[in-house]
Amino acid sequence: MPNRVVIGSQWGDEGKAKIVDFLTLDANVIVRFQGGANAGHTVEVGDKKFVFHLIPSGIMHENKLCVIGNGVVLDPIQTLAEIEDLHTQGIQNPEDRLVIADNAHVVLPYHTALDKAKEKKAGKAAIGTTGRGIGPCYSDKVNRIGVRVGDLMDERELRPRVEAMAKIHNEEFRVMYDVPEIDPEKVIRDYLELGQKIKPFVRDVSAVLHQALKEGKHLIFEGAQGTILDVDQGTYPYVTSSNTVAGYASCGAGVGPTAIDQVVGVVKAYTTRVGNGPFPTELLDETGDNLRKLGNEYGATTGRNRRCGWFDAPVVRKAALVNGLTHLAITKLDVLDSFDEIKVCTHYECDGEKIDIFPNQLSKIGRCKPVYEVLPGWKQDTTKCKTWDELPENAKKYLEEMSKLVGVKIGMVSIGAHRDESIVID
Ligand code: 2SA
Ligand code: MG
Repeated sequence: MPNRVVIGSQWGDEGKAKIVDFLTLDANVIVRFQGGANAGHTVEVGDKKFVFHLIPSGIMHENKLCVIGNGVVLDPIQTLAEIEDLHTQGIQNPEDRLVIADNAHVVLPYHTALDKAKEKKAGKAAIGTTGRGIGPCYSDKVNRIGVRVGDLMDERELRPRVEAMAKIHNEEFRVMYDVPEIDPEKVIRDYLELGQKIKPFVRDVSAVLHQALKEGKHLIFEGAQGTILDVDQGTYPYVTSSNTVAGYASCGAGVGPTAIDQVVGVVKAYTTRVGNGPFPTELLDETGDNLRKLGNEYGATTGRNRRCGWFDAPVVRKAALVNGLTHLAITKLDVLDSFDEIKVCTHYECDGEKIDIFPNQLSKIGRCKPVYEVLPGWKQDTTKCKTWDELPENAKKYLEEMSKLVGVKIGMVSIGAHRDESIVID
C-alpha cells in the first residue's frame, strides 16, 4: 500500500472525507497537515452521520492512528468538543488513537473575533471566510507572535507569548477593527486549563510519523479545502490562509517528501465554491439551483449555499500540475444522473487567446470566457453500480472525457455518500 496524499482539486467540498474514509480501510495512520476548523468533513457510516472539523475522520476506525500535524491551526475548544461528541456517539477510546503536534499553532478567541470583524469591515470586498479565526491565526504564526500547542502546557512558555501578543493586539488591531481588548491573564488562565485537557494527545508528531514509517505503516495525508483556495496557487486574495496543495503534506506533518508515493486529487463531477471570488463556470440560473439541490450543496461548517457550476478543466489541470496528481477520485457523479445534457469547460478564451490552465491573476480570470463541450446525459441511476462496466455508457464517456482533458487517470469514482457507493478502477 502506498503512502498517499488526498487533496481537493477545486474549491473544497469535493468529497475528500468520503475518499479518505474509503482509502483508510487499507491505511494505518491518517494525518491532517493544514487548515483548521474551517474544514467540514461529513462521513456517513451505516445510519450515522458524523461531521468533523479538526479531528481526521479516520478516528471512527478502530486501530488507526489519527494525527493533527504542525501545519494545522488548532482550536482546543473545538477539538475537545469533537472528542466529547465521539464519546456520545459511542466511538470507543478516541484518546488512544489521536495525536496532536506540539508545534501546531493555537486558534485563540481573539483570532475568531478578528476574523469576523475584518470581514465585516471589508464589506463588499469580504473574502467570505468561515469565521473560524484561520487567517488571523496563520498571520500571527508567520508574524512570529503566535501561541503553539506545546506552550499551553508550560506557563513559562505561554506567559511571555500571550503578553507580547496581547500588547500588539490591544495597541493595533483593537483600534483598527473595534474588537474587544485582550486580558492576557484570562487567556493564560483559560488556555493553561485547556492545555491540561489536551495534554494526553500532545506529542512530537514528526517523531511519531518517522517511527510509523520505519515500521512500514501506511499513511494517508488528508487535505482540507482545495487547490484553488491555496494561499499561493489559488484565486488570491480569495483564498484560505494555508497551503492546501499536496507538497504541504510534507511541511505540515514534519516528514520528507520522499515519504509520499501517490497524490490523489479529489474532483467533483461538477464545480462548487463557497465564499467570494472568481468562478468562471458558475451557473446563476435554474441549472445551478438544480445542482445545489440535487448535490445538497450547503457548507458543512457554515451551512452557506455553495455556488454551483459545470466541470472546469482548466481548474483541474492546474491542480494536476501544482499537486503532481497521480490519480483522480471523481465524486458525486450520481448528482448528474437526471440531466439531459452535461456541459464541460474544455478551456477558456481570453483576449483572443486559448487558455488551458487556470490563470493566477484575478483580472485575467475575470476576462476568461469558458468554452464548453456538450455531452449527452445518461438518465439512469448510477448509485447501484459496483464496477466500471456497470456504469451507463454515457457516464463512462463523461468520466473518460474528464480524465483525458486533465491528463490524469481515474483511480476511483464515487456515486453516493456511503462507503460502499464507490467504484475502484486503479
Ligand atoms: P477561511 O475561513 O479563512 O479559510 O476562508 C477563506 C476562504 O476559504 C474558503 N473555505 C472553504 N471553502 C470550502 N469548504 C470549506 N470548508 C467548509 C466545508 C465550508 C463551509 O468543508 O464545508 O462549511 O462553509 C472551506 N473553508 C474555507 C472560504 O469559503 C473562503 O472563501
Ligand atoms: Mg468540506
